[in-house]
Amino acid sequence: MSASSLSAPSFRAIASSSRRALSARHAFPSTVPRLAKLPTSSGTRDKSAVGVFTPKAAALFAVTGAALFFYFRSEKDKLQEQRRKEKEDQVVGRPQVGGPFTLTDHKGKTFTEKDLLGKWSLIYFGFTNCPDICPEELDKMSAAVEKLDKEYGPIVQPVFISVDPARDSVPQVARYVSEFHPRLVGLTGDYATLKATCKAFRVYFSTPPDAKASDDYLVDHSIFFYFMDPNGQFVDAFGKVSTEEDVVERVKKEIARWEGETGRKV
Ligand SMILES: [Cu+2]
Repeated sequence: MSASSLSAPSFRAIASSSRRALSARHAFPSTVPRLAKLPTSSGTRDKSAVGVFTPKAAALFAVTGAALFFYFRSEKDKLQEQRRKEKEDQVVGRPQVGGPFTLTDHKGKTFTEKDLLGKWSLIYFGFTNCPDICPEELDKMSAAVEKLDKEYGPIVQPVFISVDPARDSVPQVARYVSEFHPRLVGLTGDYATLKATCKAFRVYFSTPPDAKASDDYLVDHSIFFYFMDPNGQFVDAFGKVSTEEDVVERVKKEIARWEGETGRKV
């Protein structure tokens, strides 16, 4: 059954067109004498043409029509959702930063990129033995999160990811993160896992693969933290030159833009 035969107007159109077809056939020259064909047969045929549209058929039209209506409406919704997502990703020059990872948090639980979905996040890569830069950057990030917490509640998740698998054990990371922010999540893992995670986030680190926990060494590493949106997409990166105010301002601006565009709050 085609969609065009389902609406109420076509219902009538079919009836009248079949009537026209019948009368055309009547007008067509035939070897059968006219009188033999006419009065009764024409009457019964017309009746049978209209008779297809029983209450049962009408109900079927209504049900199919409703089904089509809901089908097209849901397709339209899907399309709109897709357009919205595309628009969200259309931040100029947004680089491909981040991706799937499976690490261990400072409480010993598995933590993946999915645990960050639905929240804004600030992700810093460093090591707990870092004498100066990491503490400074984490202080800055924590202070920014504290300010944002006051304004929005806990919608920005601060994260620390270790680049020193040999020395940054779970208890070591747990002690470290507690010095900065009560909600700071510290993540660690083995060398291969951390190296792969850092690669996904385009972070460089120099820790040798065969380093031992007892070794004394400094880790050369990229210094910035990433700002990710509630869909896990990269928004911006903050380096040493960014101040706490810069971070707060940038995050607030992005939250406003996102809420304005999506009509949703986190
Ligand atoms: Cu450092």
